[in-house]
Amino acid sequence: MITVIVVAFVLLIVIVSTFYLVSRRGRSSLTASGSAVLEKTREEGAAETIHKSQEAISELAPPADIRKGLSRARLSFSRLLGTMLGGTSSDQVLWDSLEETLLLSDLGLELTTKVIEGSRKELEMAGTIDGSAMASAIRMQLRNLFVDADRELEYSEEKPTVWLVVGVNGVGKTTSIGKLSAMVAAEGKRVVLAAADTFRAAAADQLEMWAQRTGADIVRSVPGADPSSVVYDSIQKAAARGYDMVIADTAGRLHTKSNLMDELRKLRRTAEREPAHLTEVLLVLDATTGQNGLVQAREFAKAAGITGLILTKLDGSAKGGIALAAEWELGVPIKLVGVGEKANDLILFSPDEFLDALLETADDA
Ligand SMILES: Nc1nc2c(ncn2[C@@H]2O[C@H](COP(=O)(O)OP(=O)(O)OP(=O)(O)O)[C@@H](O)[C@H]2O)c(=O)[nH]1
Ligand SMILES: [Mg+2]
Repeated sequence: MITVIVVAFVLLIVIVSTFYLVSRRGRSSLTASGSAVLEKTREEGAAETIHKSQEAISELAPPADIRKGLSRARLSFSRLLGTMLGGTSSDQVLWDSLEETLLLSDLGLELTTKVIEGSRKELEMAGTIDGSAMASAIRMQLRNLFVDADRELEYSEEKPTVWLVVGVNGVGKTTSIGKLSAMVAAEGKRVVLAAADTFRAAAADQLEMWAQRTGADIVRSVPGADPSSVVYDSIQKAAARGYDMVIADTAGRLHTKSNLMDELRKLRRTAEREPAHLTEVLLVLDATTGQNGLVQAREFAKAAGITGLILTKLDGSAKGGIALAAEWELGVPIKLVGVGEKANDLILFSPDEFLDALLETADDA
């Protein structure tokens, strides 16, 4: 009899401690083998993590300034404007150095010609050619290259909002999603990150790290799994738990290029189906790849039907003109700019702030 009681007691301790350990894991990730009990305990853990991480997020430094991202790109413009306003060079020298500066900033030949011709015409009409008139004519021409569109990130009225993040491999998709997750969590929104980049195992681990840092939940699967099914599971999970939104990471490559575009179209269809409300398809572009990146971007834009751009690594690039070239080329607004690797290094984009920072002379700084 005593033996039976001892065995029952030991069994009870084992069951209680196993249950406790499982519930401590906190993070949820969907696999085919998940049991109902495990899901329940993970849900509680996830809620706890979301709460804790939001406290950490509220302690984040304020978002970086666009000037941080443009420190390299500003140098050449600042030198040019300094010469212009100094009024010591001839007009032809100034137009030549403007052409060189715009080309080096990766604006591209077509737009560089457009800006110079437009500025010249404007100055002829005004009948002035002093340095400050020239500087403001150039600014106006550059401003006109930005598309006239709403740059706010869009949420649906009904939950869950879905944002798809697409782009070539290595451009900064996962990092941008981490930063976005921090941004929306700071607004009190509850997020599930969908690890739909199933091309390589490390992709989901990288996203999981961001989920932990920003208090988001995550849905992941095994390498090689169908990306659309991960997005589908994420939407179901968000709907079941009342999360505000799903942000989906996607692969920048598959084994063949045409499959990737088909996959993007399929992902989009999944993200549009009830109960999901797809409001953003954000194409990530790496500012350091300049004009070359735009060629591939065009294909992505066509397949996924993009609503906005995220221009990353502006901090590592001296080529600010790529922002204007990208908008002009793709016809959609830049909504966000990445200026570093930290969670708060993502800035909501404003063309005027961008041009203010880019065209600031050394005296203004
Ligand atoms: N300096 C700087 N580095 C960045 C920025 N955004 C991303 N990175 C870095 O760029 C590298 C690639 O970023 P990922 O987020 O992994 O890019 P990805 O598009 O998800 O790449 P794949 O998953 O391979 O397709 C990482 O080392 C990031 O830290 C940025 O705005 N500035
Ligand atoms: Mg990635």
